Amino acid sequence: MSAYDVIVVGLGGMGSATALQLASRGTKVLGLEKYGPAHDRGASHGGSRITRQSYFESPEYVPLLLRAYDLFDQLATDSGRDVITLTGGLMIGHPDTRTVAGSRASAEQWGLQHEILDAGEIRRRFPTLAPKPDEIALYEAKAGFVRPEATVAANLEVAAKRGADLRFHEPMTSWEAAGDGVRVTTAKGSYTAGQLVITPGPWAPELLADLGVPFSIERLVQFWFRPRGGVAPFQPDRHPIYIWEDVSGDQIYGFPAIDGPDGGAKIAFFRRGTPTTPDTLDTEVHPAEIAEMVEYCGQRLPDLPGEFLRGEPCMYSTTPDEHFVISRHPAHEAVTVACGFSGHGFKFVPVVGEIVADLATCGATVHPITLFDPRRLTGGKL
Ligand code: PYC
Repeated sequence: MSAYDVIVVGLGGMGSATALQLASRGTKVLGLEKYGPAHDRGASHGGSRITRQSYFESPEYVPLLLRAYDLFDQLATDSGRDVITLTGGLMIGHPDTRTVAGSRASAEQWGLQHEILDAGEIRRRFPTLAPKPDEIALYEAKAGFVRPEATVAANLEVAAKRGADLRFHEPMTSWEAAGDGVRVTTAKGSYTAGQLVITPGPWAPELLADLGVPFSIERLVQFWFRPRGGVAPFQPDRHPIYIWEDVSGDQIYGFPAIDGPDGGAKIAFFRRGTPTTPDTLDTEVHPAEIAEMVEYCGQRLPDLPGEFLRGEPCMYSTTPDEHFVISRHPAHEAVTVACGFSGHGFKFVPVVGEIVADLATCGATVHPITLFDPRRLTGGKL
């Protein structure tokens, strides 16, 4: 007889949401985490993540986003924490860029409310932004940001209240099939369960080597600047989140000043990572990196790079096609995996928790997840 119904390994965004979903359904769940609650060593920190619905990566994500919005609201109610804020959002670039054309395609396919703004209208409505004359934007009022640390803390608090057994500073050292389920070993003990969920974040290459997916773990830097002239024009009630693509395909993304006058406004490159591992991550932010962002950002938001306040590296676990991996493990019926979120996963946290809980308890989900099958990336090996 298994001691637990499900063991969840990794209590970052995805694992904490899975533990919450399972506990809410009355499932006997053990959560194991290598570090403390809502830590900054993985991929669930940095104060903010974009949320949006007109999804340029693929319209297939839209139904999941609609559900994630509802579940973020539910989490805010259940936890009393501020986890999601809608500020409006701009997807900016030449009309043919993936950021603009892809967002527009998703919005049109799903009938999502949006406006298309030309460069003059962008400047008039959002004077901090200086688009080129041939750039346009899709504006979506329902875009905004979610707070990663508050979300993880909320998931863990509500999960614990609903009966989840959550253990921190206790990494899994190994697991094996045992009877109809699994046995998980840590430095502190050995636990059995009917099902194992692995939500490894940037530890995916280490914990899921047998999955055969070629993950790239990348280091990217988040920058906070105090705008020249003060934060007033960057307040969240008047400044949208934005993703801005240039002609070479590079993207930056940024936020309003969400943490008051001293917090500054965050901005980062979307996909310009350098290879790393979680255990060798360079946590220093180098002068050349700051100078590169000051130069790039200054051409688009001239007042933002007033004073550099701080920088913080984060990690992406990127798959070759930048789509997620969410599935029962193709080689292990008792294991479910959720990983490879490729730098755009956090906005999906609560719905991923729902999907993974479905897979772990029923082997199937009503949510559309065909796009996330790992076998698309393993050359048919599993
Ligand atoms: O998740 O929307 C996103 C995002 C944009 C840039 C980095 N992440």
